[in-house]
Amino acid sequence: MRFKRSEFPEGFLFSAATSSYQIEGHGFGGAGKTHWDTFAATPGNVVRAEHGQRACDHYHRFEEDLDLARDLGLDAYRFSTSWARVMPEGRGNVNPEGLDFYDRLVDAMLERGLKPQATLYHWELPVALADLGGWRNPDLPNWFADFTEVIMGRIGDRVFSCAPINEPWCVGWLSHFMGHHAPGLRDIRATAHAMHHVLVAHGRAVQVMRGLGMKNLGAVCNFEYAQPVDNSAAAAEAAGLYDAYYNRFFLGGLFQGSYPEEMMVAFAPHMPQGWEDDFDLIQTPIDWLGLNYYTRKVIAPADGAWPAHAEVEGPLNKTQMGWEIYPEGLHHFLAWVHENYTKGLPLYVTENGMANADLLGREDTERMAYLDDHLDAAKSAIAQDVPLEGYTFWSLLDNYEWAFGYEKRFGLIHVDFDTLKRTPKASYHAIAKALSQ
Ligand code: IFM
Repeated sequence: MRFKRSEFPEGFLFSAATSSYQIEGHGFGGAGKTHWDTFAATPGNVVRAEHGQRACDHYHRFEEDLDLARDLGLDAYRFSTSWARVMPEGRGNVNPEGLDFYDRLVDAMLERGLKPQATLYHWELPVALADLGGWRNPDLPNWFADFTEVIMGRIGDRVFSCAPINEPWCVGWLSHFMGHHAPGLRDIRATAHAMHHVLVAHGRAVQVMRGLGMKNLGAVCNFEYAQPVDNSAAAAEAAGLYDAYYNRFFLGGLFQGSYPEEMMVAFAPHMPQGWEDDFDLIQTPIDWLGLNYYTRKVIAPADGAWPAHAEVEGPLNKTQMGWEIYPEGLHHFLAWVHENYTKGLPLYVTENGMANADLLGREDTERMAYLDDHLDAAKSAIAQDVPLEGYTFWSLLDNYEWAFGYEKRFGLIHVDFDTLKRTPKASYHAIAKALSQ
């Protein structure tokens, strides 16, 4: 790798992230069924109908995985807690085994000198709540607040930081407008409700955690650079709309108490009743913002219903996901978010990385170049006084890449999904060296 830890400010946190459904194995420890189990069991949704019942079996192997995280030289580890593991029906009954698991997990991080960076929800909604309309239901934020109280009542005294919801865009738009993630809806009204409720749930959870005396609370959003396909006004407008629902909707709610006007053109008739009154709650102060960044999209105008645009293939090199590699986008978002929204609040890159084909035993040069280029972008933002305080590799382990099943490998550590053997990749060894310098 080109980067060295010593090039970053004193105290800068290097971390790696995973998420519960993607690695733990929801067939273990009394976890309830999630809407990802039913989504995956429906033909056409997930490659080979793969699911997270076993995943990486992190539930039984977390000590080994955290040893590897420690040996990589990380300062922190970003993990998520599964609502369905802690409260198998989403409400009411608490699964003591689930709470014990997260208790042991957090202690195991602390024993290894890793700061626990928690996320409350990384998409494994209990099916009992999906049956009640999931994120479309206005009571969902209250149920989420109850879950927050239960899990953080147990581990909140030891986590370093917590963000309620990973990537609100995926929970809202990707899952309810595009239908690519559970629950697989394609409905504008469902989307407007889900996108608003996810922010209300964020606010409720932050308030609950403040009530528990927790500090260092944030939000984690994902960003994609919207590149107009050409210089036309129509292409600029199409890319602007993509930017609005992807990048500006959630930031607008969290930091400005409003949603982008061009979104409201289509969303206004579909918003939940009384939505304008929720912004005080949504804007409950937070201590930092996390940015997840991977790629850009090239956007062209298209015929059809709003938003009347299409993604077209771009010219840049691509990852195993088919995503263009565009590190300039990371620099753009760090500077733009700081200047326009967070204005001095600490920022973290909470996910960044690339999927690369199964290279066991071979060089992993594309991943190293991707990471070096994005770390350069982070460094140049810091040099321009963006208050960036940490960077997180996605992901520690190869894992369940949602609708793509187990084929797309984002890990610094290879997982053989037959034997579950872990093997550090060349990029893991190169990063360990860079972090020691
Ligand atoms: O694997 C996902 C993760 O769950 C959320 N952020 C993006 C990653 C790569 O697609």
